[in-house]
Amino acid sequence: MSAIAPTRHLSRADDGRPAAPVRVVHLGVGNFFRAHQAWYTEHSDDADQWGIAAFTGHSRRTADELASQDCLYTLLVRHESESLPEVIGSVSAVHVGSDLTALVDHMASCDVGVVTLTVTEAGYCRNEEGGLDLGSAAVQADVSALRAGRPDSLDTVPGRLVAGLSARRDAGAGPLAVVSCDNVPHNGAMTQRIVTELAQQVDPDLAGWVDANVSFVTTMVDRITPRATDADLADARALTGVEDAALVVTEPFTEWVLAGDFPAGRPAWETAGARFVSDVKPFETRKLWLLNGAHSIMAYAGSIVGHETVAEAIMDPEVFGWVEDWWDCAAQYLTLPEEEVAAYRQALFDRFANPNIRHLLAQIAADGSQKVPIRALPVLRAARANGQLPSGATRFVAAWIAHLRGNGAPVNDVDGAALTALAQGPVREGVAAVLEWLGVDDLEVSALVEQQVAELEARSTNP
Ligand code: CS2
Repeated sequence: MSAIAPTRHLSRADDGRPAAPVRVVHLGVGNFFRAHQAWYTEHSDDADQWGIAAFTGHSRRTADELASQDCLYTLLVRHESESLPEVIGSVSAVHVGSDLTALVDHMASCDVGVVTLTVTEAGYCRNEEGGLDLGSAAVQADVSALRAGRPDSLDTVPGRLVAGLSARRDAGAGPLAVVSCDNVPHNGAMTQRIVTELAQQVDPDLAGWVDANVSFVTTMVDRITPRATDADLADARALTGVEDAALVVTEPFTEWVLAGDFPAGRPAWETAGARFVSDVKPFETRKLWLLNGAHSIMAYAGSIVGHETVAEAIMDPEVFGWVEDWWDCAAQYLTLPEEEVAAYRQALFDRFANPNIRHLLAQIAADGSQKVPIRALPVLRAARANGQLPSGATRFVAAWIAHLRGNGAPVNDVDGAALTALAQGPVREGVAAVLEWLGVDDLEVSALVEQQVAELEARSTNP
């Protein structure tokens, strides 16, 4: 029997660096935040000045795991031929998302100047028009709790943000920047709208204070970060000799483009490679359509024909053909030079094909109700307005509908019950009901989507 090498746990006494003073608050300590914003902060020239107080969504486990290793964690960067571990020390404090006392204390501190968010598309509680979903029970509960003052518990992200901003105003702690890092178009303006609409419901004066004091920064974020597997944990342990329950696995590529003001300062993220621009839109659209759009097509169509990961799906010539069909269509409506789009497509292919990254299609398939409308519909609409019937865009929608009808990756969606009910029955009826939900009223599109759903269902490995 071979001896098992002794392992140890990360601690500031032995690893990384001293914790920096808390000046950034982050909501949503998922893997993505730890591979992206926390990495940029770690690599900024002034990292010793900018510690992050990170809040989970609901998970106590993530908070406990990170707290037990002094908020340090290993980031395992998976290149095609090697994997490089790095200890990240930019998180200085970690709290469970429900810990409102800690949130309010940090946000009311003049030391804190930035709040970043990775709370997923669904976390913003948007309605179909993009405003705050005042009809949702969770939002209503938070409105009542905030109106009553000093709430003990708030469940929604907008609710928690408004509680923090209200405390900041009361403390006279001054202006700050709120930075959404989720894959939603115009994420700065979108967050501003949600927060302002909630503040209006609770206290119109607070809405005025937010307007005068809070800068909502728009960003495009990119780094493929699959959930770590047991094999990843074992690899990291073998490479580092450390038992890290909070391990994060990611790819070498990373990109962050931001636009907006930081009235209370910010880490020198540009020294770590972040780009500050006046308009994020061209970058945002390029990434949302080409990267995220291709991801969704693979997640639905690729899983329907039997693939489990992105790397497997993109190496299947048929699935790659569907992705290219989509890219050809989307590329016509991007306002970027052709060569730049071609280079980006090639780079995406290489990133998707990285055999060392096991990115599950089922992970990407989640919450299609929040993703498909913003990834597929702008291209479909632009093409229709241009007199085209774009098979690459209709197949995107068709693959999602086939998925909602029980094919491929399991449905795991905030609106899953309603959508799977709509999609059931004969193909024609299922397609009509989901297209109506998407606001697509177009006979030619319906006919092509029906045909493509039928084709995909005929190929389904789990009909
Ligand atoms: C993916 C994204 O799960 C998904 O919807 O498309 O998380 C994607 O991996 C990231 O945006 C990459 O930056």
